[in-house]
Amino acid sequence: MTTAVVTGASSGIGAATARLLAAQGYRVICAARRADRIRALAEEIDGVAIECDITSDDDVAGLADAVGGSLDVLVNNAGGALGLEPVAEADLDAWSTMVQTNLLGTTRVTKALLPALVGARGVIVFVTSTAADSGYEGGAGYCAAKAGERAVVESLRLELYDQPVRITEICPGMVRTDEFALTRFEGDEEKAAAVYRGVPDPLTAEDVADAIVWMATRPAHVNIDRLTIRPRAQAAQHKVYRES
Ligand code: 8X3
Repeated sequence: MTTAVVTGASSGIGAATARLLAAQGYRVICAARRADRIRALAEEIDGVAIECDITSDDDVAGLADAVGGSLDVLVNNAGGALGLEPVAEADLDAWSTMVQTNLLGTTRVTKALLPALVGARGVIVFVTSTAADSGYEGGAGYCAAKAGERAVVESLRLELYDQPVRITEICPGMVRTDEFALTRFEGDEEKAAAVYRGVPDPLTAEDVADAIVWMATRPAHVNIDRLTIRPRAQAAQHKVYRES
């Protein structure tokens, strides 16, 4: 049976990807910090729940133990944004958390699971962001963390050019999920809602999951290096159509 690991599987893009992979016949190992959520998801999709904080060496070692010697798909989805303050007012603790999760946590998971992925001729899908493309006002900490994650993707693909493993990256733009913007604004529902106000159809978690699963299920010789996905209303990072 083919096996997939999805990090950050407790909500949003991660949960939607876990569901879709399961529907395609994968045994899905759902990894996240919130045990109650991933247990419920694993029960729903007949998968496995592994409580895992990707910033913890011990937790990630436990995830690698649960995976064993063979892994077909790793979806590096855990991460996120904190704050939208200008550099002049940077909250460096928040920046540190973003680097610890998006960059270092994702690298920790990748390192730990790489032997199993190579063994199975597997594929890694890194969920970065259009924030990795360039800076935007208030986004420096998040953009830096995601650009750093992209650097890992690029180096890894070169380092493993002669190995049977595919290294891919998906860069979502505006996606309305239950938690991304709420987390960014520390639970402030007004600020979170303003991100999507008037935008006819932001992407959903399912839209992105659909693309991730497509990338992961290409034939073994096909590598989707990088895929940018935005809603039609977002022609570029700052060029967003909003109905008034
Ligand atoms: C989400 C895209 O524009 O909020 O990763 O940085 S953005």
